[in-house]
Formats: sequence, C-alpha cells, structure tokens
Amino acid sequence: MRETPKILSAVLAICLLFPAIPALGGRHDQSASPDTLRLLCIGNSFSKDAVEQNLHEIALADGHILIIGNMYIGGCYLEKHWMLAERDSAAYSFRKIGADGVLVNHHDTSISQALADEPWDVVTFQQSSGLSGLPESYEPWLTNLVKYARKRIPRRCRIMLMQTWAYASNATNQFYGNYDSSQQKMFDAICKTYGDAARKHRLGLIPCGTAVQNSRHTFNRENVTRDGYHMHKWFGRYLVACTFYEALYKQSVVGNGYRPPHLGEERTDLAQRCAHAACEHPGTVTQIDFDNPSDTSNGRWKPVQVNTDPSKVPAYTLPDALTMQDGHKVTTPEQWYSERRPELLELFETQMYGKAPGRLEDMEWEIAEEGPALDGKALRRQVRIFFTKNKYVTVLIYIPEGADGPVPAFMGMNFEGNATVSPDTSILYPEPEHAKAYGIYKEQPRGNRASRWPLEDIIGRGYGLVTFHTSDIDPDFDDGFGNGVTPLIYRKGQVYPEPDQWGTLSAWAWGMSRVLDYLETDPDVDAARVAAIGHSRLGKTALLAAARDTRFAMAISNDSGCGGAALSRRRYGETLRSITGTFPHWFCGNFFKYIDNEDSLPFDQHEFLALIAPRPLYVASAENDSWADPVGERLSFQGAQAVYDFLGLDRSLTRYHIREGAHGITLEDWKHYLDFADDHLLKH
Ligand code: GTR
Repeated sequence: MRETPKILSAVLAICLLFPAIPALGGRHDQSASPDTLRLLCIGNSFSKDAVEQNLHEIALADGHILIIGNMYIGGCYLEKHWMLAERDSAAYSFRKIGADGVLVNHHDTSISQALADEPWDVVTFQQSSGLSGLPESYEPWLTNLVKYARKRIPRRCRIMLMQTWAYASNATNQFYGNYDSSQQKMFDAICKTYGDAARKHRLGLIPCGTAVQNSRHTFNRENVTRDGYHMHKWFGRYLVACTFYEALYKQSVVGNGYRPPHLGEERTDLAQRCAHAACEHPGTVTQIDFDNPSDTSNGRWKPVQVNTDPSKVPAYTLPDALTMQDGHKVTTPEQWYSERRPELLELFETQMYGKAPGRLEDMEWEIAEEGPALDGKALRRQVRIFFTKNKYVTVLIYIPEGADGPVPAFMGMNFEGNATVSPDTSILYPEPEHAKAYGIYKEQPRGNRASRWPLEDIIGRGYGLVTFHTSDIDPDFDDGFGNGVTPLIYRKGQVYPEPDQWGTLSAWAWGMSRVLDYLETDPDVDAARVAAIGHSRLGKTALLAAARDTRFAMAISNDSGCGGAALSRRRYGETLRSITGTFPHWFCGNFFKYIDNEDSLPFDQHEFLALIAPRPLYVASAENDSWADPVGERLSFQGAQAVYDFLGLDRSLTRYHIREGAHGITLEDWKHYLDFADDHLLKH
C-alpha cells in the first residue's frame, strides 16, 4: 500500500483497534457520521461502473453519507481474488470515495488491508462478467472468500453479491461464446448462478443485471452499455448505481433527487424504475408499464403516443421558409442564398443535428485493395481514410470499367458493413481489432443487404457507387458519446458534446464529407457529380450531408421520415419524443427541448429540404410506411418546392415518388433515382 509505509503498520493496527484515535497513515474516514454506511466492493471494471459514479450522490440526496471502497483489478474473477487474498498480495487499486465524495486511488493494496481499512457495513463480491453465468467458476473460491472476509469484518457487516449483467445482443466480447452469443442465455445463466450462490451463502443480492435487462425491454433498448459490455457512461452507470442504492438501503430509488449528468428526465426516471423493479423482482425481467399510473412511477414519465390516424393530426402552422427569424421577408434569391439559407442551416445545426468540425488537418488515406469486379464490368477499390492512427473508415467504391473519364457516383452509407452490399468475396470485413472498437457489432453474411444496392444497374448505367459502414464513423447506439469520431472534437477535459455539438447523424454526415474529400483526389470519380443518397436514418444523414456540404451535387432521401424529410409538426407516426427516446444519440442536446413542443421549433423539415437548392432534390416515400409519415414527407417536399420556385429554379430539379409497399429501398426506387441522375448528373 503506497500511502501506508510498512513501518507504520503497527501504529495503524492500534488506530484500527481504537478508532477514536486518528488513524496515523490509515484511512478510516474521520469525517463520517454515526449513520454513515461503509461499502467495500471486491471487484473489477463492473464494480467500477456500478459504485464509483453517482452512488455516493444518490445516497446523499436522500440524506445518507456513504463511504465506498472499490478493490479494482481489471477483469478480476473469483478464483483470482481468492488466490490474491490467500497470498495477501497487494495487487489491487483500492479506490476509495470518502464521506466527502472525493475518490482517492490507493495503489498496491491487498484484500486484508482493504478489509481492515474501515469498519465496513457491506462487502460485495462479484464474478467477472464472462464467467458469471458458469456455476463451476464460483466454487470453492466464493466459499473461501466469504470465510476470509468474515474473519476480518465486523459481525454486523453484510456480505452481498453484485449481480453482473448480460452483454449487448451483438457484443463482440470474446467471452460471449460461453453463452452462444445469446443475451437471453447469458441473462438466464447469470440469474441462476447468482441466485444459487446468494442462497447457498445466505448473501444479499444486488440485482444490477436484472436492472440492465429491464432497461433493454423499454424504449431504451441496447443503449445501456458503452461497448457491448461495460456500462454506458451516463445511463448505464446511473442505472446500476440506483440498483446498488436500493439494495443497500432498502429504500425505493424512484423519485431520488440526484440528477446524473447528461441524462434527461426520462432516462433518469427510467433508470430509477428499472432499478426499483429489479430490486422487487430480482430473478426476472419486469416489463415496466409506463401507461399504468399505479405503477411505481412518480408520474414524470410520459408514455410515447404514436398517432397513425390522419384525422388526429393536430392543427399546426408551418414556419414560412421565406421569412427571416427577425420577421423580415426574403424578397430576392440572393437574399435567400446569402442570409436566409445560412440562418436556417445554423439553426438546424445548433438546434437539431449538432455542429460538426470541418476537414481534419492530418487526414490520410491509402488504397487497401483494388481489383476487377462484376465479371470485369467494374473496378473495385477499397480505400482507408484515417482520421487518427486508429480511427479510420474503409470506403468501398465500384467504378464502371471503360468509362470515358471520371464518372458521376452515388454515395451512401450502409447499415451493416461493406461486405453486406454485394456477395463479392473480395470486399474486406473490418479487422477484428477495429470491429472490437464498435462495441456492438455482428459480422453479417456477405451480400445479405445486396437487394438494397442494385450494383449491376448502377454500374450498367455509368455510375460509380461509394459506400461505407456507419460504425466506422460512429456505431449506431448510445454509448454516452465515447466511441466513434465524437471525441475527436472534445477540448481538453471535455467528455460529452456541448448541447450544440454533433450527435450521430451529424457525425455520419461529416463522414460523408470526409469521403468526398478523398473522392476529390480519386482520378476515376468526378467529385463534382456525387449524389448523397440514403435510406431511412441514412436518408436523414444524406440530406444533412448535402445541406451542409454544397459539394454534393444532388440529395436523395429514401423513406427518411422523422428527422429527415417528414414534417415534425404533424406528429404522425414517429415523433420527436419517440425518436429521441430510442435513438438518444442521433441529435444534439438542444433538440430535446422541442420534445412535445414541436410548435416551438424555429423551423420545420420543408426548410431543411430547401437547403439543397439549387441542386437537384429527390424525396421518396412508401405507402405502408406510416412510421415515416409519407404524407408529411410529401407536404414537406412541396414546401421545399415552393422555395425552389421562388428561386426561379426549374421544377425538373425536384422530384417525389411514393411507391406501393413497406419501408425499404428497392430496385424500383433506385430506377427512379438513376433516371433522375441521368437528367442531372450525366453530361449530355
Ligand atoms: C426506425 C427509426 C426511423 C428510421 C428507421 C431506419 O427504427 O425510428 O427513424 O430511421 O429506424 O433507419 O430504418
């Protein structure tokens, strides 16, 4: 123990025996009060997630002083804890939060030293997550550890088990194989092992794993971990701390007044309720009933109401695209381009999607692979664009063979990896280390999304295709803005985007611009004739990329819906409340103030579409896609057309279609886009 030289150990022993004498070199917290609770966790990074943030503050909000010790070794499992205890090895970081809430890290501490450090009230053990559902990994080590601890702690001290949690469904963690990569299997196994161990040793259980699982059965879904297994920095950590609190104090955490950082009211409330339900029903998932007022809610959480009845669309007034914020009318096209357009773009950037940086100074690229494709009809080029040494995007490009000069191209991101775009066996899968950084990712079979990318048709008609995977820019789940490119813009000490800094859609759109930077150097693609295209969430992104970056020659929105082409004020299908609930990472912080408050938005999406002018704009819907509000998409498109008209632009620059069928991008959609591109991107 670094802070406790051996020479003082005798004095320390005396101080521990007579705690009224200030502990010389010992750490028994003197500022504690008589009702202070002292918690010691013998754990690893999972206990770090659970007790090192929020927990002290949650207790304090209810008037309790809580001293917390966390004996930390990354990935440590019961067998190893026992081995280290037996050898009295000072191998731990003893991370202690005092009565004042300040964490001090004491390196080189042994379990016996930590046990003697305070008159603990609660000591917890946990298994490492990968082993946690394997019963054979518990004994005899847990028995030994419990005996070892009992000899060294006050008689009244409770020993509890901190239940760990199952991984995200597509987690890349190597230990997931122990559960056939099945979240349900892992959760069931964890419930059984911890339940059995708690009964066997008569220990209390802190049902963190159940709380996590509860949250996955709400609108929050997989937005609970930051990398597939560790807790999301804000939501997940708060959730497990709530669980700890309620299990320790046997006092409901619902309504606790502490507000964790970077979580809205909804998710704060959600975490409290998931934790509470877990403590009430530790061995099973509770489907939290947000509609039921007699549920343990304090009534803050509003259920998501989805309207798909056209007669129930509320009355609304759209902002006039041609009136400035200060009430002045836009009277000339020049005024639109020089004043109104920048004003609107700034509003969309700061109030909805979040600002992104420009091009990075030290970006580099390299050709990772190149070769013939489509039976010689195309050239395939795979390019890595490096943002930093470890952060890069792999871009898959197909270029028609035998073209007469650089070709026009479609650029669109893909949802599940480049290899899903075509059965072409030369498409690179991400390097395992790179994929690991996605956190949540499941390698998909080659070509399983090929129907969305009619490569033969695109190439056959003389266009290139440029695509890359969303995860290379920012994995599509809320991890608290730690992964992906988001941290690239953090200033020193910053851990979370400012309310007007980019969310994931904005980061993705930024990625499209960076790929366009590369294309400007590619001899085979004409970067001045690149259409930004995207389906659904990637349609929102394509629109944003083209709105922001006028180098894109065209924008195509396929079923982009809420946050894309559809009007927000109609509140039909997906609303601001539902989209920000399920995808809290997509937008910037400022956008949340418009939830249930759409009429106060300083814009609507017709003005977003109008930002594409004077370039060609295509909006498409599908009849059965009520979630994306096809009517709202069409009305918004018409609102944008009015701006095109005002600007004196030809009607041929804007096109809309609605096809039969469901949400999706089909060959039929693509045929329309190719025709539209023929009109505007081909040199006649
Ligand atoms: C839905 C989401 C939509 C849309 C869609 C998609 O779950 O609510 O806004 O983006 O996903 O991207 O397929």
